[in-house]
Amino acid sequence: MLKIWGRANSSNVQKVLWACEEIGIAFERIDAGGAFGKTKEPAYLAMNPNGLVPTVEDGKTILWESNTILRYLATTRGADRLYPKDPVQRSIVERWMDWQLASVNAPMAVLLFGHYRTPPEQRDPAALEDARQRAIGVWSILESCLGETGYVAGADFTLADICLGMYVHRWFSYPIERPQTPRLAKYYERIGERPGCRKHVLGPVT
Ligand SMILES: N[C@@H](CCC(=O)N[C@@H](CS)C(=O)NCC(=O)O)C(=O)O
Repeated sequence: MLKIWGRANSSNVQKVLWACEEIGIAFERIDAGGAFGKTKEPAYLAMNPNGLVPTVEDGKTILWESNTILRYLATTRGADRLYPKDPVQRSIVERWMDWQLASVNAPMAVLLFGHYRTPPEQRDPAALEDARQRAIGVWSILESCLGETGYVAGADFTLADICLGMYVHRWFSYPIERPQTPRLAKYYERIGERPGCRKHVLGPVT
């Protein structure tokens, strides 16, 4: 059975759990990272030299980097609807996955660590405001690219929706002021109907 190493409140672990639900992959999850530790032990570092979660074991194959794991799972399990074979359609899915890593991660991480993992008296209001503005910038881009009824890469739900949907939940959960983004709000409702999202992503952010 697929083994997933990583605490359930990690954004990158949640992407993998959600993908497993979408594809119908049975898995065992082992708590690691954060308060659970383990990730700096030699046995874990031998699997994932970054000492981060998630790490996935598929038989003898070891995987890390959550977006790579999503592509691997979709490809090995024939989930073409999540990761289309057509090169043009695939490039649209992949550009949004890359955009999540390149543009969304950084401001969203500053907001997460600032608001949830730093005592109020130690927070840096200027850094938090800068991150909020940068996050507004990226979510405004998605707002302008989303259709009325579809998903990030078009009419069908794909891996790009797992990568970005997890962050959309966080964006609407963070205790901050947000501009009106009606398409993004509808999109959040739409992905929230999916069992994998409900089960693994929609809980409280911690
Ligand atoms: N780019 C990596 C980032 C992995 C990462 O930063 N994981 C975080 C959790 S979201 C982590 O391991 N933090 C330290 C810990 O949990 O101990 C991925 O997408 O898998």
